Amino acid sequence: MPPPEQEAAVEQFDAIIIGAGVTGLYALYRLRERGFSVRLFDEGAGVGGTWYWNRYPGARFDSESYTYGYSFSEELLQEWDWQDHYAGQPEVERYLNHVADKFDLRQDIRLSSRVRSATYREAEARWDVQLDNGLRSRARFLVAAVGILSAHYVPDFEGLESFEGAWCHTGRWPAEGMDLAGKRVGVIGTGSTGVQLVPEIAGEVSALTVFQRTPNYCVPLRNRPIDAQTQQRIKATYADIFQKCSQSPGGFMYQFDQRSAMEVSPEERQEQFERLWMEPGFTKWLANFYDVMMSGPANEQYSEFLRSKIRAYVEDPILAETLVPNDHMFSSKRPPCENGYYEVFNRANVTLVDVREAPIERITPKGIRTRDADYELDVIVFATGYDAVTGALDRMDIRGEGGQTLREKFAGGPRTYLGIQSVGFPNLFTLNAAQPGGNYVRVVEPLVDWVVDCIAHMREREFTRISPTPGAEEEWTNHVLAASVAKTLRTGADSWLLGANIPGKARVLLSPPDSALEMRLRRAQIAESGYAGFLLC
Ligand code: NA7
Repeated sequence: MPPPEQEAAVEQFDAIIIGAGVTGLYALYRLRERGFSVRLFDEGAGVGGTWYWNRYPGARFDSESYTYGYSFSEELLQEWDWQDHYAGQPEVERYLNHVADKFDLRQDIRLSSRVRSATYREAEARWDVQLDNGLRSRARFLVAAVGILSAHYVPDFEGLESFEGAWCHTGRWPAEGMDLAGKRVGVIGTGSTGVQLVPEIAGEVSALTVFQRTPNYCVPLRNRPIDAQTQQRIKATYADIFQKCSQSPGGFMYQFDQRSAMEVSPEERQEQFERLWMEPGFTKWLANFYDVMMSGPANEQYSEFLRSKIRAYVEDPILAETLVPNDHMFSSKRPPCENGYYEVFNRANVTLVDVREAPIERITPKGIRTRDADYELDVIVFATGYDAVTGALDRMDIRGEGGQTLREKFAGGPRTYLGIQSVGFPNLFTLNAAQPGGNYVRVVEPLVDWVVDCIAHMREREFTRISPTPGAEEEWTNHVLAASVAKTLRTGADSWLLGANIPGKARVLLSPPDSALEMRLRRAQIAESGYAGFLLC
C-alpha cells in the first residue's frame, strides 16, 4: 500500500475513460451530461484517436461523412459543413477538435497520457489507473474506448534496426510528414491503408515498390466535394439519414436490393453491377443484390465482375493477374475503396512485388530482400495493419479480481458478454471489444448511450458493482466461437477480423455475427429486463 500522503495525491473520479477517439469523446460528453465526474486519458498529443494517428497521405473515410458524424447534437449537425462526401483525415481531425471545443471536453482530457496499467481494487470496487509517467487516478468505472484498429502492427522482419533509410507505420505517420519527394519508397501492405496511400505518393517519389501479399477487391470510392445545394439537402434530411442508418445491419444508409442476383436475367444482373460500379462508396457492396453478401453463386458472379474490372485497368496482363484476388471472395473483408490505385501500376516508376510468391526474407541496411531480389530503398512504409480489437487492451496491464490479467483472459479470443463486460473485471466496460463492425460512429453512439444509462441506473439504485454472470458470458462467448468456425464469407479470408494477420493470435472472430441493429435491440431488451445476464450489487 502506498503511504497516506501518496494516496491523497491520487485523483478520484466516477469514471475514467481511456481513448480520445470517436467513442471516448462521446462517452465523456454523455457521462458528464449525467453529472458524473470523468477523466479521459489518451496517448496522443491531440484528440481524434484513429483520426489523430492516421495522417498518412490519402487517409479518408469510406463511410459518407454525414453518416459518420455524431448525431447527438442538432446544433452540431447544422453548423458543421462537411467539405467532401468522404472526408480526408485533416477534415475529420478538424471535426473532432471542433467537437472537443464546442462541448468543452478538453478540461477533462489529459493528452500525451498513456495508460500503463489498470488494477481493480476489490475492497472498494474501484479501478486504479496508472499512467506511463507514474500519475495515478481512481474511479468506480473504467471505460476502455481504445479503438478496434489502434494497436499498429509492424511485422517482426529481421534486420529492421539495420536499415539506413527512414521508416514508419502508417498508423504512426509523423505530424510533420515523411520526406518522400524524389525518394525510392517501398510500401509493404495492400489493405485499405496501402490502397489509399499508394496513388497519393506515386507521382511524388522517384520509384515506388509495392510489396503485396494478398490482392484485394478494391472498388472506386468516387469522392467529390459537397456542393452548396447538396449541403443544404443533407442538413435538412439528417433525421432521415440517421433513421436509414439505424435500420441497416452495419449502420450505413444503404439497404440491400431484396432480389437475388440469381433470380434476375444475366443482362439485368450485369446492368445493376455496372450501374452500382459508377456510384460512390459502398453502394456497390451494401445496395447490391442481397446474396452478393453470402457465399454462393451470386457472390461468385460479383467477384468475377470485379476481377474483370481490375484486368481492364492494368495494361500489362501478367501484372493485372497478380493484382486479381483469387484466394478469397468479395465481401469476406471490408473492401478497400480506391482512388486511382490500379492505374498507378501502369506508371513506369511503380513496381509490384508479389511477396506471396517470393516472401520478404529480411530488411537490409539498403532496403528489402525477398527470396528473389534485393530492392534498394530510401524509405520503407509499413501499411501492415493492426493487432485488432484485443491488441490495444493487451498493451496495457489490466488486472481484475484475484490479479487475473485481461491479456490472459482474452488469450483465446475475447471472453465477454455482448463484448461489453467480462467476468472478473467488474465495472470495466470494454466499448471496443468485439462489437459489430460497420459505420463506426453509428455503431458506438447507441452503445455508449446504453453504458451511460446503465451507470446512471446503478447510481440511482446505489449499486457499486456490475459484472456479467458466468453463464451469460459463457453463452455469448460460445456463440461467437461457433460463428468463428462456421463456414461463412467472413471466416473465409485471413483478415484482422479473425486475428489471422498476427502470428500466433487465436483465430476467433473479433466481432459478433450479429448486426449492429440486432445488438442494439438485444441491449435494449436487457436494460428493460433490469440488466439480465449482469450481476448488479
Ligand atoms: P489490413 O487490412 O490488415 O492490411 C494490412 C496489409 O499488410 C495486408 O495487405 C497484409 O497482407 C499486409 N501484411 C501484413 N503483414 C505482412 C507481412 N509480414 N508481409 C507482407 N505483407 C504483410 O490493414 P489496413 O491498415 O490496410 O486496414 C485496416 C482497416 O482499416 C481496414 O479493414 C478498414 O476497415 C480500415 P495480407 O492481406 O495479410 O496477406
